[in-house]
Amino acid sequence: MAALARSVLQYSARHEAAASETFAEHVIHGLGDSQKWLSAKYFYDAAGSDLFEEITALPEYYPTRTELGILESRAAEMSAYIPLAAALVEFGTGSTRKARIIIDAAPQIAAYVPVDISGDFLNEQATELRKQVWNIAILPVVADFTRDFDLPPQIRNRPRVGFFPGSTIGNFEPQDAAEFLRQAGRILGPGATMIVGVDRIKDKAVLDAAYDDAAGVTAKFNLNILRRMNRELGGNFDLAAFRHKAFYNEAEHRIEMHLESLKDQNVTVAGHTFVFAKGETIHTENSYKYTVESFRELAQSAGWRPLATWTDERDYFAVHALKL
Ligand code: AVI
Repeated sequence: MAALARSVLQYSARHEAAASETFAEHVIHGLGDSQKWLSAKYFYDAAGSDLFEEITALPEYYPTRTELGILESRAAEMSAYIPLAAALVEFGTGSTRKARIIIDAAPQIAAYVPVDISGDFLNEQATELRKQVWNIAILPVVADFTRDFDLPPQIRNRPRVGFFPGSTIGNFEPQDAAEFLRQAGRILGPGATMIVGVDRIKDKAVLDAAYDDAAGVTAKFNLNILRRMNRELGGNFDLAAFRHKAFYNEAEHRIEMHLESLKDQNVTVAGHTFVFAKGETIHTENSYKYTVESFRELAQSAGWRPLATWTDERDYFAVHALKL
């Protein structure tokens, strides 16, 4: 299932892409900068979403299976932080698989509110879930989860628990991550709880391999953005003239993904011609990594109090519970 195909992530890569910018405007803006860049949200067309699904199953890409392991083994403890008759609000629901683990472990949950920008996909997921879980209200909200949105009136009087798994928060610049948490707090309201999955700082070799796998799936995922520009914006990128480059930047605590030009070349896209020198890159994604402490500090700066943290035995990933 191409979970994210229909779940367009609205996070920023290096800079916030202006909300109103079209893809064409964004490309002209990003490729016109001295360090060429593109927002990672444009990875997720149908092909990119399928490739991301493939990434999550790669032996080197530990985050998805590690987080699932933490949720499965510690959901009963997490349940202790979920109030009676609560509404679980999931920000950016690519798949309901992780929420389902929490719902199954916390029978006190009375409502589930998956929030996603893609209405068709969300409704498909909600219909499927209703067949399996019939004792809670499933109330999908079609909205860009990074912007302000209204919660359904049916949960007005319920305690709220936000859920943001997948370490998607790592794809925000840290100041945008803090702003997202602040806004989630405003949406959920006073007294809310939040459960967030966050990838941890670890050995550089493990991180490098996770974003540059031996089978070349992440390379295909990165290069797919060139194919998308060719198809949607009349571009003439030669995919063989660029290579995937991913590395852990230890000073910035982030994986950087780039597309490196293998030769001097001119490329036309969206009616504009861009000059690439050999070795020049387009910066396509950042994926920030946190220590337990550095994420708690970020959450605190956004008004949240750390309640508990669950990790795996290798200390690769952390699931944090926060309280407003
Ligand atoms: C969606 N996000 C959490 C992934 C990550 O690990 O930052 C995106 C990704 N990029 C390359 N591999 C996976």
